[in-house]
Amino acid sequence: MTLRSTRRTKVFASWRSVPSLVWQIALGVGVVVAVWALCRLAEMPAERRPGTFFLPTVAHPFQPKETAPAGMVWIPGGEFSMGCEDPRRKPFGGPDSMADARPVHRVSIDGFWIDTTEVTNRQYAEFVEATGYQTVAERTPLAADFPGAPPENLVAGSIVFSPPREKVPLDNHFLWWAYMPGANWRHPSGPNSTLKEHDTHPVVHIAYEDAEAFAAWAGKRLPTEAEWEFAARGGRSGAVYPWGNEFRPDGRWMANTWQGAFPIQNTGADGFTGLAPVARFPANAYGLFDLSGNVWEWCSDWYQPNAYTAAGPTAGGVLRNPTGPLESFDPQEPGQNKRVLRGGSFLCSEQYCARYIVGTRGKGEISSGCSHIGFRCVQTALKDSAAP
Ligand SMILES: [Ca+2]
Ligand SMILES: [Ca+2]
Repeated sequence: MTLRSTRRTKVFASWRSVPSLVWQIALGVGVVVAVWALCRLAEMPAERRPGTFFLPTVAHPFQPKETAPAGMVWIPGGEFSMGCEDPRRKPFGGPDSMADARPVHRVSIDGFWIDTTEVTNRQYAEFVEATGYQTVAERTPLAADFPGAPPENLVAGSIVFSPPREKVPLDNHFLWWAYMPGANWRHPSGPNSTLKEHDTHPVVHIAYEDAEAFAAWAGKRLPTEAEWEFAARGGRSGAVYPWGNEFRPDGRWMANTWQGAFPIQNTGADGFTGLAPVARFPANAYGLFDLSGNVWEWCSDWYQPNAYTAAGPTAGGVLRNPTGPLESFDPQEPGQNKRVLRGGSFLCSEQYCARYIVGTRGKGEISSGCSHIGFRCVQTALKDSAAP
């Protein structure tokens, strides 16, 4: 027997001589300490919690030399932590783990201009008047694109929120959405609805190409998902919402979301049962309105649930100006091409879709507008003011 194994035998023998009561006390103390530590951890703000990877946002100090485009503000760019923790234990955190928004990872982006609000009906009307553009929802679907569809079903229209009368299970969204012939951005609730007195409402029933067309006409583009999130966070690393960590600080409503039993009862406690005119709720620290709620906003990245996992790690652990995967893939609907949507809408609530939480991700089939999908644009800065 070697010297080492002899010592191990002696140590083992001494352990066995310790009374079992001592072991039980030690185990009990260990459990108490572990539970206390977990409780303290849960109480900590996200940005101070060890192991969650939310590091401080480091904004570029550069300021653009050009004049601010109308209705836009400068987002300095810089390095930030992108993604979100599992929100299910938080107030208003909802039932979804938001697994597609992890891991939280470090991203660096250049500075850019961004619209302070969602694009409005008035702004979209100016574009259509200038160009004669016809949105996807206004075009008669082609038989070639829908093989086998009866001709009577090939009617221009869009998808409108149509709440049922009775309570329904929340695992089938077809129960509260309906394809409505004649619905489009000019007739957002159906053919008999108009835009009267809705000039400053966000435009809806906008397919991805409709948003891209507007952006190109305006000399702008759609934001990447990273740009959108950097802007939405307003420099608040790891915060749950664009304005901080409380859903209703001092009792104030900070976004147009859903109150009541979804989808049958909308109390409108925040002041709006449907869309709100833009900028009716407080801006975030960068001066941007309605990042959470009101309408979903198109981003230019293709959607994949594992995009964040697939993107890293990189040299130095920081992704620079990420633009997302090269193609779409959603295992829930593999045949559909989807881009990322951000921010949630006036239909979001903690009962069904808590994607007003700033780091969460949504997705939309690119040829479908909806009565809760809109967008805002960004604009790349002149070269000398964008980045080091
Ligand atoms: Ca509301
Ligand atoms: Ca929004």
